[in-house]
Amino acid sequence: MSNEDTLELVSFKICPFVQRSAIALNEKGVDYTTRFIDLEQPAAWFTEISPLGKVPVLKTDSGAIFESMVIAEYLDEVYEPRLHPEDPMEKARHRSWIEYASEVTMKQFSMFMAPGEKLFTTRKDELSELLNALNGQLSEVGPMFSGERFRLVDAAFAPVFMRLELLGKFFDHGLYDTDSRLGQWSQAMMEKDSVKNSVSKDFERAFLDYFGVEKNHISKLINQGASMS
Ligand SMILES: N[C@@H](CCC(=O)N[C@@H](CS)C(=O)NCC(=O)O)C(=O)O
Repeated sequence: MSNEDTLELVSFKICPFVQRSAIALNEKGVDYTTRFIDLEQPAAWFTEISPLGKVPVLKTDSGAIFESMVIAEYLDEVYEPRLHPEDPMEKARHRSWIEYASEVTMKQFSMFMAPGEKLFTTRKDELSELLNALNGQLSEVGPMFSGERFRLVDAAFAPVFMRLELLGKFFDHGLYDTDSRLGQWSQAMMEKDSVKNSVSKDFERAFLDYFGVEKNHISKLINQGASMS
């Protein structure tokens, strides 16, 4: 284990889980390269290091690891500044909400992929409930999850909010108000360079190309919004 490691993040451009690892790397100012792969036709080298065929994978000089939060926690042990709280109970609470963030991420994905308006609305309502439950967990002063400092728990949620902010440019999803605590949290995360630089320059285009296809209801909302602007 060394701080001189050569790090390569194996990625898929629009993957929110990869983005968590990229945010952790950026927060720590660690040098790394990103290697994009085709998840539909994974190369043999990738299948060898990712037994479930998923990204992210972090390749280091000492080996490869998978699972976004395992990667983030490994980085947190090796590189400063520490992004998890020191207090064991508070750290465990953050980890609990990171698990929750994974559910939120998957719910958001199922909303993006919903084929018709009815299913889209059901998924959106479910996502709304999940997001609203966060209100009781967020520190009152903020702006981040647990106060002033950006933590790994923020890195786990930031990709969800980046996608909602992007969609908000096209239509009013109504999932939170800008001046609500959730809105303030989202804004604070989006202003961070570590978050901005966690996706490639063509992220928006890649996202719209992937999800904004005819079979997904969301394409209609995006297209309506685009034609009005
Ligand atoms: N629990 C995993 C989830 C990673 C994940 O689902 N990655 C997706 C892309 S966003 C993937 O690689 N999917 C390919 C597949 O399931 O075959 C993590 O946190 O790293």
